[in-house]
Amino acid sequence: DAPAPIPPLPSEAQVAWHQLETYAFIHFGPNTFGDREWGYGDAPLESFNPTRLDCEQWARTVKAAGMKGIILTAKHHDGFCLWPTKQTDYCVRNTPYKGGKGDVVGELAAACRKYGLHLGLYLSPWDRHQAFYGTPLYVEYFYAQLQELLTQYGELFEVWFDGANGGDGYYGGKGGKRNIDRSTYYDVPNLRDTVHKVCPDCVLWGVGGESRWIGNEEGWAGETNWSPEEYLYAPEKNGMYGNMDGWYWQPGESDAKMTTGGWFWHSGEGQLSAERLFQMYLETVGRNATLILNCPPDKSGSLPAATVERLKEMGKMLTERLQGTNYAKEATVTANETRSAGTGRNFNAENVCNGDSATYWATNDGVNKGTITFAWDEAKPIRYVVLQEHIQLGQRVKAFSIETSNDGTKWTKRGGNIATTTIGYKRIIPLNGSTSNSYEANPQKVKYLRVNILDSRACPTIENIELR
Ligand code: FUL
Repeated sequence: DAPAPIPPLPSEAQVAWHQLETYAFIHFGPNTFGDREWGYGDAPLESFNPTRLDCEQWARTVKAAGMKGIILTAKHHDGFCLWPTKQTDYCVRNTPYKGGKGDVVGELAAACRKYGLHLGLYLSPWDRHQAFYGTPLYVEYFYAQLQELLTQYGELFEVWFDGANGGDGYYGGKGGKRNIDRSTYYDVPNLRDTVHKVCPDCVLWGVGGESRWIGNEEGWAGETNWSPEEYLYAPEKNGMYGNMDGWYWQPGESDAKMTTGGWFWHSGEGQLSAERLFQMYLETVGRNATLILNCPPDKSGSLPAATVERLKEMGKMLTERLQGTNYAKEATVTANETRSAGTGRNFNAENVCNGDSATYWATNDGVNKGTITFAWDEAKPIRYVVLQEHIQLGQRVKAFSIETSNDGTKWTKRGGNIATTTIGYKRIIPLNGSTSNSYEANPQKVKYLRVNILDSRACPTIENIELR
């Protein structure tokens, strides 16, 4: 008697990936020392010389920020490898770092294990160092490097294959431009299989992957944001929004910077305010995307003190604002529509606040709308409504609204002009309608709050509602 799933559906690995919600991006390498964003591929090996590289400090900070993992640039476009790869000499083994005995990927993997964080790796397909870039030999080289990363560092939750490609570079001293056919050169279907053969739980990010670029680097997703997507190989077309009729479960990941400079560290750069980072969280995680927030270590190899402070502040804000009292748990919860069920299970409204992600509220087949109402004896100071669909059955909701009342008869629509369309894995609506100024010291108190599902691709299946 459970609702039938409506495709596309997420894989188990994708469900686990959604649940991470936010993780850090770490860009580090010769660019850090050479004040570059896109190294040409000729930076001298001696230039990579961090004297206080401390992956545990990265991990501790990321953890304090409330993030669940770290993705490191194991190799950026300059071709330099942060691990002692067997495939090239252009790597950490031939630098002054730890007298050539260092392995930044290995050190980060150990730190992530210690702090309970998930590890992901960025391996740039474009390589401006290798002379044979652009030939079939390079593709073999790229796959061999990938194999090392997939097998030597434990479970990876995500591999990141950047889309930047071709153009000029050092190319073993030959220089000039190399152009490749992006749609065929890396044999993406084979790449996907290669990753899953070794790491079945790993999500492949990028063109042809299982997570799509959100289409901007500013830290926001569309208010309407479907995980279904139609262009598997051109996610930039619908980046911010996805497509309800798409065949692929290819949810958005939003890559953004917490500093004012580039992806790599540059002297004199600043950090965004914690309030701005919180806004980004609301506009990404709160709009059915994940947030990968870049925080670059400096030349010493550690995160600058100001970065550490800012990330801690962000973590504190997330905890205080979104993990404090959940007023939904104190409410009387009712629904005007509830799915009939046989004995031993139910689809009741209370399921949305019982803390069990296996249970959800649903309506009967053919009933694509319904209202859940929360009522309290005393009015409550609520600022945020957090909604989650049971995505294992597909993303369904097309339109909803939130209303509050103080007498149960006169209702006011809340959330300002925010488009209350999709929900997906997670949607967060600030009741005051502002993502940049969402936290009011003295919010309007409410005695009744209702969530109206107004339209859905099939009967709605709502797993969780939090009122904060
Ligand atoms: C881009 C790259 O070209 C940048 O250098 C950076 O790594 C960013 C996250 O992705 O496409």
